[in-house]
Amino acid sequence: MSSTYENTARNLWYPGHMLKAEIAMKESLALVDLVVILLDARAPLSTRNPRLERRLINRPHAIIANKADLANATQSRKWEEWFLAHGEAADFLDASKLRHPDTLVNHWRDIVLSERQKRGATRPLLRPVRVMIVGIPNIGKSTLVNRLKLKNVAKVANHPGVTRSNQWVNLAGGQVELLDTPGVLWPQLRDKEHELLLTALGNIPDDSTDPVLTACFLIQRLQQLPIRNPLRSLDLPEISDNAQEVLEALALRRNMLLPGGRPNVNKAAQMLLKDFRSGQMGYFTLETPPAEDAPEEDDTDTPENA
Ligand SMILES: Nc1nc2c(ncn2[C@@H]2O[C@H](COP(=O)(O)OP(=O)(O)O)[C@@H](O)[C@H]2O)c(=O)[nH]1
Ligand SMILES: [Mg+2]
Repeated sequence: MSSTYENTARNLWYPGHMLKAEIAMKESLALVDLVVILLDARAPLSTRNPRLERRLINRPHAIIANKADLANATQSRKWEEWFLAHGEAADFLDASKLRHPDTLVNHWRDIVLSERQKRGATRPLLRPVRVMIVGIPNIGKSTLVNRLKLKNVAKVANHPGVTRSNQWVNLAGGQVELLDTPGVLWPQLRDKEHELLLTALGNIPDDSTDPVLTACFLIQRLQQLPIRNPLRSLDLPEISDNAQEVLEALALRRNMLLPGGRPNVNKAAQMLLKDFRSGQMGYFTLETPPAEDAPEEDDTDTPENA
């Protein structure tokens, strides 16, 4: 069963049209051979929704850990190993500067063809491999689609089985077709900490949480990383262990003052979040690969799984 926490959060951030989007996505998913799941390289597991993946996707997939330019490169290598050890190859990349789109697209095609072979298909696939991109909000879906479209002309194709007309983009010399509209998944929230993490990363709208709370969480997270002075970019004379005090010092340093001269921590929090998201504070990975796997939660009692 999905947690009450997730359901509450989902209702708060994702209004009823999400359900409509899910129905539309199901229809699109039925058309594709491969689903490309986008995650955030700075928190690959926390930006994934395994429950929705199992329920909705349940077909060959490829993983992209996006925004790798904002992540710690050493940690990204550790995550790559972790994914491989769990039977998944994840591409760590920066979708906005995708250097070798054809390599990526051909890799997707290879996955589909080898899956077909594994399933015992004897006839060659006589049509292009069809692909769609999915992920939680702000993970970089549109950025990747646009990057892939850059040198490729979009075309409208009518594939049987759909009533809606879907726009497809021809890739890899016509060997692959990408669905122009990516699928939006919502995050599968575990608890408040998880919610704050995704807010700090920008996957959950800022206005659902006090920015001071999000910034304090982020400061604490950064201070827990095995890195010397992760807050050095703030250029403070002294870094307190207390996140609220860090924000106060930052506000004073940047002359963000309230009437009466008190530090404007709210403004400092917003600045800190902005700087973190743009990489101005440095490149950080906020989640480490789990040391060992806990047994999976049983969620087979959802009606959709029946
Ligand atoms: N630094 C960086 N920013 C990215 C990357 N991919 C996307 N973005 C930015 O992340 C934000 C959300 O991207 P968008 O494609 O709109 O996400 P979507 O909601 O999943 O479609 C935008 O500001 C993008 O410019 C990336 O690989 N690196
Ligand atoms: Mg988008």
